[in-house]
Amino acid sequence: MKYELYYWPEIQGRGEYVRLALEEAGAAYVDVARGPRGVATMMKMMDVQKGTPPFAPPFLKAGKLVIGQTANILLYLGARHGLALKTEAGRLWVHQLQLTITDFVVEIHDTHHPLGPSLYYEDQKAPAKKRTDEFWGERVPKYLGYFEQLLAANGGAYVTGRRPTYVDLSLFQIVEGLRYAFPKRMKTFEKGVPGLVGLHERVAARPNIKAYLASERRIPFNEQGIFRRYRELDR
Ligand SMILES: N[C@@H](CCC(=O)N[C@@H](CS)C(=O)NCC(=O)O)C(=O)O
Repeated sequence: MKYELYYWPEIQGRGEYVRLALEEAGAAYVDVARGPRGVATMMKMMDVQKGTPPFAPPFLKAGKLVIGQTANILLYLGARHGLALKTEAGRLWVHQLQLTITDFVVEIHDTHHPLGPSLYYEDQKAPAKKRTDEFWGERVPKYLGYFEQLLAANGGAYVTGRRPTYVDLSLFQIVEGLRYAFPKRMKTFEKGVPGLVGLHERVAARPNIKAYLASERRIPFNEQGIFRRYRELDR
């Protein structure tokens, strides 16, 4: 079976957490919206008239299943491709961690869009500055400190032990994205989270991930995605 991933074609965004899992698994997939008339096809899939239409991208078509919500897609892929823990308690734990990352992703987005997605960044620059200061002062230490402590507590190479799960792939993306968007702040901050820095290196060196990152399938970061580099927010 070839999976069909549906996500906005110009950005990594939330689709990237799914792409990383598909790539690590070596799964066959097509990134539909990046192909001809792909966005129109994606919009049609969200038609609420029938089936289980998703509210927003990303979503994944797997045979007859259409699965929306990033964490839900990863719950599905993790079980099928050995990217999660096997017991019920383990599956829920990994899913719980991913939902925490989901919350963090919203907060990352809100650094440049604190007043919501309808206004341009340029129309909310002052609140964005205030929000970003709070984000780096309180929220990054709290979220990343949590994952750092989990890594230290189990002494493993990855958050849940010796083998990577989709949560580790997502944390790789978080570190990579924060380095892109906030190079100065991150340079200072990451001195305090050596475990996460190590995890990032280990994920980046995994053969399938390494090949993916060097390929054209990996869309470069840009200022339309979740992680945006605005110099004035990175002081
Ligand atoms: N909680 C959802 C959020 C999905 C989401 O916000 N998708 C964005 C792109 S990253 C979108 O296209 N949203 C359209 C909208 O909210 O109107 C997830 O994690 O997948």
